[in-house]
Amino acid sequence: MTVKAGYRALVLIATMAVVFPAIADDTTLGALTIGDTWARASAGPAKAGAAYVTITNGGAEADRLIAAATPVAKKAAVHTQMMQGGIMKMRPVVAVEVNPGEPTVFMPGGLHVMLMGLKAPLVEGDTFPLTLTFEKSGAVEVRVRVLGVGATRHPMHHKMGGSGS
Ligand SMILES: [Cu+2]
Repeated sequence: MTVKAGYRALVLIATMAVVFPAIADDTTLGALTIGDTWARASAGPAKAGAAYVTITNGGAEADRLIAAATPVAKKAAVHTQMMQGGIMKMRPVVAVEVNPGEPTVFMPGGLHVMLMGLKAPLVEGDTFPLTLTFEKSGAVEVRVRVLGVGATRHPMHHKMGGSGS
């Protein structure tokens, strides 16, 4: 009896491994895969935050991210960030191209989903829903994991480029 139950549990785990082959946070929408979804915990009573995602397009056609929304903030909008005359500046992005073969990576210092008017501070360890709307693929809800205040990227993120300073 117990042996049989244990065997069943093993079969269940094996089945789950097939259904969720990569990162547990990955969400698929047609040809698109959205993963590495994270946000930084709020430092104090901050009213603004940012969420980061990595979008991979496994299809043949390009798509565009055109909107973002979340119940944890009054407004969510895609921003980009760049150095301009020695000053870090943010500006809204109307649409983000999601092209086949090259992951679109949101990260601190670059593309981010700006969360404006946070209803409550983002607490490390929590998750919250974020709805992303694509021009062709439609809308999908992903879960964003809140990491520590000093987090700079998702822990599952693949190593890219140099190791920094
Ligand atoms: Cu911003």
